[in-house]
Amino acid sequence: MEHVADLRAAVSAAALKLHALSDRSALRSAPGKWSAREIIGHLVDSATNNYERFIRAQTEDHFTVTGYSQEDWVRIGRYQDANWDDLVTLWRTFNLQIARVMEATPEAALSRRLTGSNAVTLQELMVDYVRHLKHHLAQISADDQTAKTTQVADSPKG
Ligand code: NI
Repeated sequence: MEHVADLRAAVSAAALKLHALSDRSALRSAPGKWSAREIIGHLVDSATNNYERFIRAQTEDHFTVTGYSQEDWVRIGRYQDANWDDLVTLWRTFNLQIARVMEATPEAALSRRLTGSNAVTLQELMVDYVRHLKHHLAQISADDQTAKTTQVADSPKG
């Protein structure tokens, strides 16, 4: 259950930093790259799809994990136009709900093997969900550092 504590810690540590990004959340580190808004949007999509997996894997005997077209979800979700504070709150509170489901998942369900492209146990799917979330949070931090460095380099002298 280490991944549940890990999820809660990652989400609460990130929430304040994310809100502080404010308008910088719409910036792209390079053309064609996701902005922080789109990355958090992608994490909302990941939460949406995985929440369903975490529940259905407990209610169906042979649950098959299917993928989703991530770029399309981000585009159709229109996260770039979203209110940033609302989006961060959606992401944070959705993940608190996911943590509540994770911590109550019985051992027998956790060791259940799933089929499909992700032929892992439910436990491994949950661990991977948290790893993926942390990977993208690190990406947002790295992009913001790049943006700040670039701004300093571009600012006129004197
Ligand atoms: Ni991703």
